[in-house]
Amino acid sequence: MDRKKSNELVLKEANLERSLIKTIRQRQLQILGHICRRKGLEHLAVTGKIEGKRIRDIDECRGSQFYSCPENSTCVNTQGNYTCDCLLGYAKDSQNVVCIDIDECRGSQFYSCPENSMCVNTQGNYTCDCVLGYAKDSQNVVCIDVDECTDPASFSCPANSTCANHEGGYTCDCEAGYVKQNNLCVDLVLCEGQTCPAYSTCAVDGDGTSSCVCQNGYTLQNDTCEG
Ligand SMILES: [Ca+2]
Ligand SMILES: [Ca+2]
Repeated sequence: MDRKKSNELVLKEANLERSLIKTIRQRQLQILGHICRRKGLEHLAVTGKIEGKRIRDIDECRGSQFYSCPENSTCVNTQGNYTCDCLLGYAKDSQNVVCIDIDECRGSQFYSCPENSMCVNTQGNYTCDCVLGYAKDSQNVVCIDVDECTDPASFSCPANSTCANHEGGYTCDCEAGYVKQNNLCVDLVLCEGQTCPAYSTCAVDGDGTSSCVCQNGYTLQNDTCEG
């Protein structure tokens, strides 16, 4: 009888002790949480694991359930929290909330483009595109002159002229016996001896004859070119 009663008493006391320990631990956690919150470590108080008397930081970035970062940013773990740092080529907007593309081409400190190329902004980066008359070399690094004269589709020259390549472009040089007038190569013989009024030049017409053509900005009035 006494022995049975004694067992019940022992059990009762043990349960009481467990309950007491549980209460004490809960109270400890509450105090710990309070301290963490006061030190600005709310997140740690919620997700941190207690190891003895120390609090171990949770690496939120290892589990997508712990963090939420906007587009074009990456999670960076910190002690007791995490930050969302913008990816390379992006920066926080004026509200310091989302990461927006940096227009590198707007500031020479952001980009470096080789000679004969220009900066073109892209999402998260920029490219250096060759200016007109140039194309990337075989290594796709620097911009070198295009020899337009080697490709008929790349140049347009009038009759009686030949294409001549130059750095960054090309010219149409008149063949022997022809001279350049109004971007056409006219026959020296046909215009030879022909007198043209002021502000006009001799030009060979399509039918093989010659005539006087007023210069740009002048019109023919009473056989004279007037501006
Ligand atoms: Ca950019
Ligand atoms: Ca060229």
